[in-house]
Amino acid sequence: MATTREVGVGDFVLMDKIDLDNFMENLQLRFKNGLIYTYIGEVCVSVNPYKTMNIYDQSYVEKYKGRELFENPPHIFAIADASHKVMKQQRKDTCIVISGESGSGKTEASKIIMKYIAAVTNQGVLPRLDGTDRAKGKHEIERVKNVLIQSNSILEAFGNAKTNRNDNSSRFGKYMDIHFDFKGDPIGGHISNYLLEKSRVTTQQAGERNFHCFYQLLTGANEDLLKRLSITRNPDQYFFVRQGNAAKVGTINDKFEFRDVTTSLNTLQFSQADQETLWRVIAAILHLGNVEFDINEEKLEIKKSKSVDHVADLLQVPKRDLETALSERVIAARGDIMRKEHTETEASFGRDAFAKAIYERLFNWIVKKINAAIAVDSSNFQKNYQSSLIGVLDIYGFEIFDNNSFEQFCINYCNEKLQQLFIELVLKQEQEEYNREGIEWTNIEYFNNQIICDLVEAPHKGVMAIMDDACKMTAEKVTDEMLLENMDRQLQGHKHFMSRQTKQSEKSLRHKIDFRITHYAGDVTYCIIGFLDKNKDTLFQDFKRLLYSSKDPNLKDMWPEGAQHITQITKRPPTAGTLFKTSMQELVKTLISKEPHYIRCIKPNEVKSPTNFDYERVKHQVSYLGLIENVRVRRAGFAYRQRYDKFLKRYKMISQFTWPNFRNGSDHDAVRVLMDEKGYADDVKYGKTKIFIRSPKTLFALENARNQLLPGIVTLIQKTWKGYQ
Ligand code: AOV
Ligand code: MG
Repeated sequence: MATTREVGVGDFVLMDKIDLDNFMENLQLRFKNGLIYTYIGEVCVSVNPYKTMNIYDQSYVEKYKGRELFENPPHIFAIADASHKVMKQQRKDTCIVISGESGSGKTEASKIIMKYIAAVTNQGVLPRLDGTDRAKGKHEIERVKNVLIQSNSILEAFGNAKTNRNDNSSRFGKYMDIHFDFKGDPIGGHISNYLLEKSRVTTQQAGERNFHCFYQLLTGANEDLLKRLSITRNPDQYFFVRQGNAAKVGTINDKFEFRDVTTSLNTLQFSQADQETLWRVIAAILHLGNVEFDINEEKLEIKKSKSVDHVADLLQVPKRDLETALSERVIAARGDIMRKEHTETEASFGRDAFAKAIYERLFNWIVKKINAAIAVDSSNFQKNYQSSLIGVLDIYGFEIFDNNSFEQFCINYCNEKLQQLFIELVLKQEQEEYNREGIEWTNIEYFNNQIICDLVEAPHKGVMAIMDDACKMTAEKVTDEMLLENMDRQLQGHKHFMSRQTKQSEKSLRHKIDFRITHYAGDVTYCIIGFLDKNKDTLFQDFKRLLYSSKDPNLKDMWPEGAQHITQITKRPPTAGTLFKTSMQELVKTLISKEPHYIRCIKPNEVKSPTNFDYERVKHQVSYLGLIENVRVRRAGFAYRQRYDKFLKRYKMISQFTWPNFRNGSDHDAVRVLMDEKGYADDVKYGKTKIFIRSPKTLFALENARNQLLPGIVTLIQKTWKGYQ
């Protein structure tokens, strides 16, 4: 058996001295020993191993199933189990919040959790389908599990891409609810997706790729499909997939993935026609990227008309209408309808907006179809159905690139919100409760990032609001530069905002182009160019009507607003920033309403190495995630608490002084007598209304004692403390 000295402690709370150096030493020691998980109480810190670990097979599932956290070495399975247990035994909704920067292992963690849940539910041999409800129910649960797991490969194909930080980077946020019946078996689910980074469809930085699906199609499709889509295998032929010059990625086998995605599409009951739509849209985008414009004798001309032919065929729209939509727009002004020819710039802008929009709609359509396949079928489960669920959140991590734009701004804001949630629930409310209950408490200081959340989202004076104001001003005259000037004026003096205007000595910022936000996780310099367009997210109406006219019913369904007459469309839709902000605020509300479990992911190095522990990089993450503060609050604090009356009701039977009734004082007195008798006095503190217990082991012992007096009663030991609060 290895000693603590050799492999470190499994819970940071058990460290001799709590400071950053000791934390780092422990984390590094464990990483070097292949131990990637360590607890802070019930929070699981996970370091990306960058290699396949043999710690997720059936023997591990058995080891962690139904056990308490402290019974086994730290593992993500234990967190998944804890979440499932609380949900199942107490009918409480729970959620697992996975956070960490780009490439730290969030998506892998979420998949491991899903697989664990699948492995511990609906157990035993599947009965024969004999027409009974029971057999039908068990098969349906198996189907749901399959769909939940296989939906991943589809969503990753269309929503993930190679970035310079992660070969399989999530470019959308994902929150998945899994619904369970009273036995704790999954009966359905729902996926919410957040802002897809659609600019990637038309532009990629050097070293990056478009979404995986493009390369999967080009390498994986058979000759027949390629021919039907009028494409060739060579990605260099298509502007929209070759800009990053990184079509081949060592860690990715596109051909294999294409097969996998096709299998998953079949499992999820995407019909042949649905799959045709899917690949036709992808091919149409490839061709669209090759469409170019020119001005000839002051008239806009479409070059590469062969590409336009293909796009029209693939989208099943009339070629002439497509050409018109690409070269001019219809404007309704005071009841009059006019046509206005595009300039070359407008035409290119329109083409790109068109490509991005059809991709985004396609992605949303895929999510909708997946949701239909996993929707809870109440007819099957009416008897058993009782709404309780586990939510699993896997978002895009905090990221800094050479070039940071609107998308990074939104992604990093999303990470601020999650950090705020963690602070609120783990650091702030804990301490507030101790103060409220009069428990002796030395306050633990932490950095509260609310100020940065406000900088982005505050009504009227946050960056989002300033952007929206600029978008509302009459059209083309407002430029990105003017937007930045406005921000300078309104945010001058803010501790977390800086531009060349607000700090002239800051030579690294380009005048009238860059601004910098000091995020919780570090400084990010954003380039303002493109912010306004991306926030407005304009797509000329002509394209909407064009797609609505498609002979492909799937495509037509994706564009219902195309049915509207030009004069009906007057209202300006909400901006992309506002939509995102609102969806984030709703997400936080959803998470706060559930019992949270946390996985805090850490990226060990920038070079994807399984052996390299980049001390400074890790130290930075440990600091900004607030992990030291988390250990301090946890160590000084109490794992569990419970109101005196409830506590007494449950445990009074184990003490001769309190059974059947305590006559010498209040519930508070009774609890104290009981705990003194049992020898737990050192592990507890007495608050105004609640007893606070430091160690989970004490509860375990209390439960044990209780159970011994209750022969024949279903074992309750496995219940977690929180149920008794
Ligand atoms: P992310 O989700 O946190 O980044 P991923 O989960 O995609 O990060 O992890 C990045 C890569 O690290 C994976 O593709 C694996 O190669 C490796 N990896 C992560 N966790 C494990 C694990 N438990 N075992 C083995 N390999 C692992 V981002 O979506 O970019 O924010 O936006
Ligand atoms: Mg991810």
